[in-house]
Amino acid sequence: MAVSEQVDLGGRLVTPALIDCHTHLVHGGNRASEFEMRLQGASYEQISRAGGGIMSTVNATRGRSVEQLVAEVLPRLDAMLAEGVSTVEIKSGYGLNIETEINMLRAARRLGEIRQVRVVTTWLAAHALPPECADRADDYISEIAIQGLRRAHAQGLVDAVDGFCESIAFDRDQIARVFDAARAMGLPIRLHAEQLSNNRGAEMAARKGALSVDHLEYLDDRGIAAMARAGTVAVLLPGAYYTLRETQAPPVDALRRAKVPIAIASDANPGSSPLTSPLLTMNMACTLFGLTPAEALAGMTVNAARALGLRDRGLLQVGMRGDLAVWNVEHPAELAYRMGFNPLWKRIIGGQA
Ligand code: DI6
Ligand code: FE
Repeated sequence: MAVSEQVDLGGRLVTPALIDCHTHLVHGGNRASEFEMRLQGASYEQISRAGGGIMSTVNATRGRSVEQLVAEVLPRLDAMLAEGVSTVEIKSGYGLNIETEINMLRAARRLGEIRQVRVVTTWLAAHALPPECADRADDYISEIAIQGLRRAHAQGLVDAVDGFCESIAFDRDQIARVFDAARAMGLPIRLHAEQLSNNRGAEMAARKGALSVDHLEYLDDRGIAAMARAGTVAVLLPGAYYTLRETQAPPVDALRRAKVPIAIASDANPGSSPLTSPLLTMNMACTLFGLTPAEALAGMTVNAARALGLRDRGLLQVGMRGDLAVWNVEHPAELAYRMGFNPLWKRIIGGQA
């Protein structure tokens, strides 16, 4: 292979650029007041059942134009890029009506045009049931989650399809209907599952060939076995575990034994994980979940690429995209070790230094 250009990086450490494979970066407003309520003792589920939580962000997102959403997200996205991110996944899920869900994905696509970053979009209309559809969850799934998916996909806005399988969201059968529709359109699927309780969502998603299942604090052996069989990636989200002060950590040892690939991600969202630092995500994955720094780095590079179904990045290898991060550190463990310090020297995107 011809070497087209040589660049002197001064002996610095080079890794694949970081990949944040699970974010809810596009949204209006913030939920600092719920942060204060939780510090007073209210739980995430209580706030959600009282009409706050995801619905409060839905109210702040509906009515925003694509341009307004983009302007609000940019500082959060820039914080990630400044720490070496080259690829970021962004979900819808704060519209819960077709128009706003589509606007969220338009905003996500736009971000990929105005910054040097590959944005992977995910349709997450099955995130919460809006009050106008109360007691009509099955209709919501048909009329909004599936019909909207058809429209968004026809406009080229959807790279993958996600859902929230939880007692405060949708049950397995409802999510399965969305997944069947997605698969019929040729779209890959992913799932938020076993975050607050075990609903056996991971097993269902893996059986349907999910690229990843995410959160997984309450994952059991059957779920792990199904994921191992399907080659489904486990995406761990330590920012949500930290923010909600959860006490049950995901079954990292059992995932390792079963050889399920482990990715980690910020889950950047205004409620359960207001985290836009990939490096702090790596630190938390080590300190809270017991990952090694090498596993944390693999979790934000090669395994994150796999969770997104991208085979052209995440590894330093001939033939891969030249998306690199150059760091002012000597050893990769230093990336996960410090908190609130950014040693990035330079991002190189597509081989362009
Ligand atoms: N799990 C999460 O971590 C986010 N969504 C989900 O299903 C949190 C969403 C929020 O609280 O706004
Ligand atoms: Fe999430």
